[in-house]
Amino acid sequence: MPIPRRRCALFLLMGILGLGLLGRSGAEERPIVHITAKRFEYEPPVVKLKKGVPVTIELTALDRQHGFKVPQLGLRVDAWPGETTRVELIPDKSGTFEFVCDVFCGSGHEDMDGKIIVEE
Ligand SMILES: [Cu+2]
Repeated sequence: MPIPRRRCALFLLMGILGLGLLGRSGAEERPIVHITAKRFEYEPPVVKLKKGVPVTIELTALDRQHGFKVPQLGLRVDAWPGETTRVELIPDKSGTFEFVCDVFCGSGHEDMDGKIIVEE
């Protein structure tokens, strides 16, 4: 017995909505890495990630604007007091990658750095 066209459309719609919800829940499960910037350090100073595993980096600042630049991973964002800057990252190579503050935040700014270690 053929399935009525209207019922087919309903099942198709439910399938599409279901896939959308699955995709959304997957994004919510993405691990979040919190990094706080303050004169003249990041907390934590070392972040360990897994190659190919997506993460969301949430960056905040305690005192003033700071930068967060990881040239080897193609990342560059600002951190502001009272705000959270989010950036998605899927590390595509393993190794140790330095991040630095590229917004002058006072004498000592040049030593403000940390590293992301991406493991296989
Ligand atoms: Cu700085």
